[in-house]
Amino acid sequence: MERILVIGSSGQIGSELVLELRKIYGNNNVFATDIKNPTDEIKHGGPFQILDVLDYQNLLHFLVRNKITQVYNLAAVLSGNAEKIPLQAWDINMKALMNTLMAARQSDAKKLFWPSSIAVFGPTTPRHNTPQLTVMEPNTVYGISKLAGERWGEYFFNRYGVDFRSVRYPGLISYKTEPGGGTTDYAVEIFYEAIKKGSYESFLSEDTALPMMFMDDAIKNTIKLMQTDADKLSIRSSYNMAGISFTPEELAAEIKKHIPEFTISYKPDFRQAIADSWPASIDDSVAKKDWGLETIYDIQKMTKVMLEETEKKLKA
Ligand code: AKB
Repeated sequence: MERILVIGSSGQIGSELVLELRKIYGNNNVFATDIKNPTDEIKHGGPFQILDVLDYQNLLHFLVRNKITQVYNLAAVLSGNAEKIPLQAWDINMKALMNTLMAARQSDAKKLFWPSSIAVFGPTTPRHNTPQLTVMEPNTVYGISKLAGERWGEYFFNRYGVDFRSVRYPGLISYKTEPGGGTTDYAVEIFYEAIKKGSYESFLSEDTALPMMFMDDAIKNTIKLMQTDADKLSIRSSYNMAGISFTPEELAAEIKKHIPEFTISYKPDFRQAIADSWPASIDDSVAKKDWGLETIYDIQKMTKVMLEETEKKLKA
């Protein structure tokens, strides 16, 4: 029987992942932890505890005491915020990962999911249809920490048998919990502003194409990767995961189909340079071949659901 720990259960990914995992593995077998309080649904639907992943002894005790077999470690400082506090962000991102790798080695929680990102690529990487294996010279704090993390994950797999699994997430779009401090966050903010104000000022320029994915697709594929037989996985650093690619202008045009009076303006800030260093689209054929990555949301379907659900949420 699997006993699962989700670290970062109050964040954008964690708050949806916990609910999906509880449906599959049973409420009492999925432990949610964070340094912040979660949604009521998570708090009352199964075990939740405040836990700081940076406290190694506590983490290890938690794993042993609760007989945890799998960990999803989602704790991270995202790209935009990391540029404001570079050394702190590096410390937090790396220590959170190293603690879970070490704890996995020292306990029965041998299966570990850790999210990487399209941020591992840099300005010298081929920008279109970026291959799984290619030049990687990230020039952001977040990207450097994600690339270093991938290397450590693979190292712990080869050296200590930790069953490390990872995907390079594109920008994730969801309506349940808002992201914070990322470069792709505009693609969520835009829906809130479209509904509240009928306009949005984008911090990325109109023609900045980035890979994105609707959260349902991201969660389903993350769990799918974790459920795949170990011998099918040829990549133990991190898998490219593509989804859909679009620019702020294309997303605004899609929103306009539902809200004709919607307007967008552009005022690029420091996040423009980050976005310019990332791929515009990604080749995820290796993930498709190894473990059957599949997505169902295109920009039309995603926009419709985002507008409907964000509106319901704002009204409530
Ligand atoms: C960010 O924008 O920092 C994240 C990411 C692409 O990893 N959403």
